[in-house]
Amino acid sequence: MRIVVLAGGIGGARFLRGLKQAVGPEGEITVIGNTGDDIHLFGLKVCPDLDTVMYTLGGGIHEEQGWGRADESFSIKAEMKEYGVGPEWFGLGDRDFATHIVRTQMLGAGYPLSAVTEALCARWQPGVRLLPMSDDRVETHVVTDVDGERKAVHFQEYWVKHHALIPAHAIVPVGAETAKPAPGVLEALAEADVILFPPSNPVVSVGTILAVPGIRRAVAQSAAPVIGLSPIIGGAPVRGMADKVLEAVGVETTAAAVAKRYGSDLIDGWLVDEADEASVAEVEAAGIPCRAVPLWMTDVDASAAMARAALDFAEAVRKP
Ligand code: FO1
Repeated sequence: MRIVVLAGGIGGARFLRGLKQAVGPEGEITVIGNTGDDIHLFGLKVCPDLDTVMYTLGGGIHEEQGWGRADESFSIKAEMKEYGVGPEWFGLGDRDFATHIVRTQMLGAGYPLSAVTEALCARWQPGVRLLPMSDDRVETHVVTDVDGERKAVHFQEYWVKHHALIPAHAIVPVGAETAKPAPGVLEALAEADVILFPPSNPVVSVGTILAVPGIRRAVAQSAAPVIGLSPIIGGAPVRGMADKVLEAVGVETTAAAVAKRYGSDLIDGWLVDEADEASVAEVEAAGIPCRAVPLWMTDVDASAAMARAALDFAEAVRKP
């Protein structure tokens, strides 16, 4: 079974671990990864969401954080501080630096990000095909107020330095309008048996992937059923600060509002947590079949159960 997943960082990666367990070796999983979170630091290109998927599925992730490497040290970071070279607020570890050095070296040699990602995955063997959404540079910026003036800051600065506590008036995936889907992305969507939107951030993760021209249409036109899993449970984001960016785009922080944000032209089914059972009717009234199942990814088995629920739902809504 060919499954395509549009994934962001931590929530997406944890879901993928369950999906792999649920489908077993006969599942062919292609992940279209968000690159809008990418940031250039110290002359290096850092791809947080691609690395979170690669490390999580490859066994190198710092489990509690959901990003960066396990057993990390920060000697380089400390030396950079001694030189007075910032930013200090983004915690890059020594092991993680190797990934960014190899990536930047290959990019400098002319390899596209998709080829670089494939090369990095040769080491990690994540057990899925990981494609960046685009080989072109796209970086999400947040329009906010700093010292009384409106300006755009890089998403990571908003997210990590300011903990999303500064106002977000708009979320802008800079470069998306001229970006092209990476090689293999449109083909994977066209050939998919099922397309899944995991509980990733609907604005800055899945939303950014859909902002690359051609991808949203490819999903909407695919013969494959598209099933989404709500990242919001009981009116609050499962993790992260999705509610802050939802506000910025005028979407209420509810499971139903996110489903409607995607729209019935894009998704064929929406899974909400049992705590949001009451919203099933509202989602269905918007023309989107909806089911309430446990959506807390407490461990791999729970994530696998969610994945199975999504795949079962896909069969139930599959158009003959
Ligand atoms: N998130 C933090 O909250 N603090 C950090 O210092 C931090 C460093 C970091 C380094 C590499 C990397 O790949 C991710 C990192 N993240 C950090 C997480 C990152 O902001 C998020 O993973 C995504 O961008 C949002 O999904």
